[in-house]
Amino acid sequence: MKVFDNQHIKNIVLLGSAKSGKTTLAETMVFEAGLINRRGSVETKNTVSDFHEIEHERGNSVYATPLHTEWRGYKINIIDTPGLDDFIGEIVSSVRVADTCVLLLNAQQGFEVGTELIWNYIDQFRKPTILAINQMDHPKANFEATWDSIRVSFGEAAALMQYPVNPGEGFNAIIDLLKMTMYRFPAEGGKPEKLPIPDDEIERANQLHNELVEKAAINDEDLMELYFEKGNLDEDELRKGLRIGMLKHEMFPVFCLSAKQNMGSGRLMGFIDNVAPGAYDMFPERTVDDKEIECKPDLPASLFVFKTLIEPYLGKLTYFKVCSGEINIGMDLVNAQNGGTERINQLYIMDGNDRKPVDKLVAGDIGATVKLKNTATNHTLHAKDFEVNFLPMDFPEPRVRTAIVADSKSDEEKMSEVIRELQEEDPTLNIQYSKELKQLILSAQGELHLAVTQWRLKHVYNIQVHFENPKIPYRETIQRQAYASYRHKKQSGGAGQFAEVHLTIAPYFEGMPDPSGFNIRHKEVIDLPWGGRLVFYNCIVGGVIDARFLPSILKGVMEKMEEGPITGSYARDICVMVHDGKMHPVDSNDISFKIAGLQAFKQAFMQADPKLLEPVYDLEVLVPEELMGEVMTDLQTRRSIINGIDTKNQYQMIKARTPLSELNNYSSTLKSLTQGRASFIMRYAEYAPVPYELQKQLIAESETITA
Ligand SMILES: Nc1nc2c(ncn2[C@@H]2O[C@H](COP(=O)(O)OP(=O)(O)OP(=O)(O)O)[C@@H](O)[C@H]2O)c(=O)[nH]1
Ligand SMILES: [Mg+2]
Repeated sequence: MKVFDNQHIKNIVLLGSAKSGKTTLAETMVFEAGLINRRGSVETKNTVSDFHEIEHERGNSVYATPLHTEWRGYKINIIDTPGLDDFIGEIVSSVRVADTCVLLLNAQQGFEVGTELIWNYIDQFRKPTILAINQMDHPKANFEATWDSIRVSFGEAAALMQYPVNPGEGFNAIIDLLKMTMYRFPAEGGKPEKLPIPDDEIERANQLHNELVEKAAINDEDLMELYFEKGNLDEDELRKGLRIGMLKHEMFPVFCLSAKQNMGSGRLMGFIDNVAPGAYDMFPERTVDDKEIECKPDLPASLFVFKTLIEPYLGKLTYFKVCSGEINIGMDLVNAQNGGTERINQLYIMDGNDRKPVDKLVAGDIGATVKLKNTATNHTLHAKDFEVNFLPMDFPEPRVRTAIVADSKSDEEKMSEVIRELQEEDPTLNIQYSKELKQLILSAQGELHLAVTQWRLKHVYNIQVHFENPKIPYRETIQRQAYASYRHKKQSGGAGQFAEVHLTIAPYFEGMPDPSGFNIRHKEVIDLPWGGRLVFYNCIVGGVIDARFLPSILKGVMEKMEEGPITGSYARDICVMVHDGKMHPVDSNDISFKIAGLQAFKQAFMQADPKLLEPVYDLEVLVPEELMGEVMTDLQTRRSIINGIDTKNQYQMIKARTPLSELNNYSSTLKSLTQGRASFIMRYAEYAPVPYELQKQLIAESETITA
């Protein structure tokens, strides 16, 4: 395997909405370079990139797959990412290590909601980006509409590099505005003929070329001067201007191609070689303590782990980018997160399923190793005396939840262990046993993400699981003040028990003053582990209850708060004032006061207009205007409150607040309502009152369960 120096390595990530053609383009780029002699296709399930069985079964990419190609003296590392937002974690981690992103647009659809979502991540990381309009050969390809949709989102920052002469069926020619040449492709694609621009295109080509020159010149003062002097820029000057613009994240070159017909990928690779920024000219990597580490081979070694994957028969594969120095076989590196040492016993360049062993990898390159013990995604490994810890990635919150149950009871323990492993490799999954709900709750990015997890458990780990409806973590609270007293008395034989407690409870809200009319001697504010507060006041006058019994009363109250009086859910946001009671000189003890406290609290609670609360979430749904109606109607059937509608480029963003109990299957419903053309995120907002009728029903249900 040829070793490339860091000036000749480019890391690109193929991104774009589902089915825009990323996997097909990756295959074409590898084939064009002669690294494979037969071009696979997604349909025949034999691409380098989509090699996992689940990808064959589903017909789409599920994992981000690193592979590489070589083009005119450069090594181009490619990460082919999935387009579905169920796999957003794969997208985020790939963008993190990209030097240049290639954002594919489908010429039939233009800039889609999926494109917008992915663009937001690229923009967050401020990565140089090429836009590639793919599927130029498709009978429904519409270059003009796609270009218009790009301009809505990017404005003048989009720089048209090429346009198709004959988009749609029979597509075979592109006019290149940098080289001012027409490329005409043979029927089987591949190497094009270079021809002069035909007379009937020359006027349009000149005008677009001038626009490109102006856009390139704007990025640099020297170029601007040159442009004013000469009225034009030569090819190299144009490249320089484009490169500066890309690095500033202010200019986005736009290419045209047909990945399937192998038309235009060579020109794109040439541009990546000659213009697109590589690791060595990207801004330095930042560390958690705000240091900057430049991508230099002569510094001590460091690497950033962007992904791990457990493969059958192989174990844990760790994918990383070398941030500085050289990584050699046999090297010992320190894990910045846990201080442990990891030995690098193998180094690979990955081409899908194919691992090519290498002895070393230099700064800026991407590779993989196996059998690291305690190293996970987001970890940094570094040479012993070179203490660096690179900024970790933030992953989006899960958007769907389900209860997961092993079909066979004997698999339960193994399943929890395995899911924890899966969670480590995919930080967008979350698994928690809920003591409150008595369910193992699995949260993920979408129903497909859940289905893939279920598939992996079955096919890789031999554990059959099924999903059940997850319960809702309701809360209980009160709406008005109420008083109750309780006397606990047991005097049959042996030591007796006696306690009497009088208390008043009232709703708690943040910033409220202490309740008036009570003689407050002591106040305890308890932040409840399940959210909300309990404020406990000792208002005893004249020593009618000894101060030493107050903690027992509190214990009793807390016990009932943990299993609320109306449905057994946690209670929250309550003030308790203990203001009277009685003791017996012999029979009073802790247990008696705990019982009396619990019972008095329960009785007061039932008279204080108890209320059930449910978790509600803030939703942001990104949707094309023409589908707004359907999406809004569906949201309204889910008891949503619509808080606003914003315009985001060519899309509408609906902001709504929706109860969690109404969000079951939202991800798949939205997909089918909009044919996958909408997306959403959700964030926990607050606990809100459950409507009266529903509360009645829930209380009745819980009474049947406990009866
Ligand atoms: N006509 C035409 N079809 C294409 C082109 N590129 C890809 N396709 C087809 O579009 C479909 C999706 O292609 P993929 O390469 O799997 O797309 P992808 O972006 O990798 O899809 P995901 O990974 O699922 O997001 C397949 O049926 C391809 O054959 C193209 O240039 N022209
Ligand atoms: Mg794909």
